[in-house]
This record gives sequence, C-alpha cells and structure tokens, in this order.
Amino acid sequence: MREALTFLPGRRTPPAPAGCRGRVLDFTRARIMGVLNVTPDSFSDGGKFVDLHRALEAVARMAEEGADIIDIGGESTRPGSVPVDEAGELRRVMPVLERLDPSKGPFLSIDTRKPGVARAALDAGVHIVNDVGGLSDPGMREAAARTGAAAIAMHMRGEPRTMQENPVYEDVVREVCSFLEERARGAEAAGVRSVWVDPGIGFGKTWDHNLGILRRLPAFMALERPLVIGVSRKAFVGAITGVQRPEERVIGSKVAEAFAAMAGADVIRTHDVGAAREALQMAAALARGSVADRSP
Ligand code: HH2
Repeated sequence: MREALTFLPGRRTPPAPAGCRGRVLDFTRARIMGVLNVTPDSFSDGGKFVDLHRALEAVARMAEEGADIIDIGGESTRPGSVPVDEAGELRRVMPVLERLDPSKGPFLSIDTRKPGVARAALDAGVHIVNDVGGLSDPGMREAAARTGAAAIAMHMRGEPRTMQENPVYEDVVREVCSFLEERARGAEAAGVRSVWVDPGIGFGKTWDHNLGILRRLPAFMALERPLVIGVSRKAFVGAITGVQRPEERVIGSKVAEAFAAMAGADVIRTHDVGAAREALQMAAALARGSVADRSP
C-alpha cells in the first residue's frame, strides 16, 4: 500500500501577529527565516561566512531572495559540537549585527543560548532571541522581556555534544509539546510578549522522531503560538535521500519545508532562502486552491 497524506493542512486562524520592538510580523503566510552561521564549524556552512564582507553579502542576498527574518548565530549546535565561550561568540556575531539596520529589511534574530550574547545583540537592535536551550536560563527570558523582543523556545534533549546518543521518548510529540507549553508559559510569566515554539528537529531525536514530529504538526499548533520548524540540510534528509553533503540536500529540504508549511508551520528556518520561497509559494497555492492570493 502506498501511504498518502491523511491529514489536511493548515491552520485556519493564524496566530496573532508578533510585536517585535516596534515592528510587527504577521503570520498570514509562512515566514522564511534565513540562516547565517558566523562559525568555523557549522554542519552545513561552517567557515563560509566568518569573513565580515561575505557575511554581509549573504544577508543582502537572503533579503533579496525573500527572507522575512535573518537568524545570526556564532556557535554551532550540531551534534558533537564543542561549545564556544561568550567572548568568542560575541566576536563572531557583533561585527555583523552592528552593520545591519534593524529599522528596515528583514527582522533580525540572534541564535544563542547565552544571556550575555542575547543582551549585546538586543542592544544592537535584534528583534528576536532564538534559544535552542528552550529559554531555560532566566537571563534569556529577562533579556527578551526587558526589550520587548520576541523569543523562540526550542526543544533539545540533552546537550549538542551528546544529544544524538540514543534519544528515547515514550511519545515524542506529547513530551515535546508539554515541554514547549511549560517553557512558553514560563517566558510569558517573565514578561516576554511573543513566545514562538520549535520542536527542535534533530536535537536529541532519531530520524524517525523527526518524521513523527513533522507528521503531527497539528498537535504543536494546538499550543497556539507561532510554530518554527528547521529541517534545512539536516542529517535525516540525507538519511532519506542518500545525499551526503549537507549543502546538496536542497530538494529533500524543500519538500520537508513545503510539507511543514502546508501542515501549519508559521516560520521555516532555512539555509536556501530563494528555493524555500518557491516551495512555500507552491505550498500556499495548494493549500488555498488558487494561484493568486485571491481567486479572480
Ligand atoms: N537548528 C539549528 C540551529 N538553530 N534554531 C531553531 N529555532 N530551530 C532549529 O531547527 C535550529 C536552530 C542547526 O542548524 P545550523 O544553524 O545550520 O547548524 P549549526 O548549529 O551547526 O550552526
């Protein structure tokens, strides 16, 4: 028997628009978060954007290709990665952030687990704190709350160095959902006005866990907060398609991104922005049943 999609798509009412420090991002369509890793060791683009000029060029290119948000990170969290200290992370991200204008163009997001880095990035004007540590450090919640920034709580089981060593769940969707609900409530109680949730594809999950989460995204929509999904170039895409080199895992990534958007994800975190835009345009038209935003 061939499996067919058994649930149909989509969130009927999108989550409320997110106020981010004086600017507002609505979720009337799935938004694209382009990734900029200013790191020597990220799994798919390590070393490519350490040079400031190349990093700024990459931001400009992603903006032109249709990124709604640029997510800038100075620490790799790939499986097995070694942590970097705060000063080192700041040295990587701040020169880029200081040259970007937060008042126009894509929203800016800082991908960090360190309150000190989040605070410095917020001082430079970023709109969103993206924490793969799930906003567990009170300093992260306080930094976002104080500035009116949005914050992303992502689920990770364990630490990047060891997280892929035999992760076990009884029911991955139920456990990740209740973790995200708890973290979102904690952040809101600390004063964060817009908390987004992310099940953390690839963070302490087997390939089957990743697929199980993607097939049950409506359960995460029930959290009633903007839902972020990052599948781009990840190992499970390579495991399915046989494409070894992360930067060549584009087609598998785009199918998964379109699937996630059709199932209701609000933000797609991706390395290949132009291709993601086309994939999401197709997904939106299929979900809508018309070519244009409004049928003639
Ligand atoms: N994935 C990565 C990093 N940050 N943040 C969120 N919210 N969701 C994700 O799925 C996510 C994330 C890993 O990807 P990448 O940044 O490309 O790699 P590395 O951690 O090696 O820099």
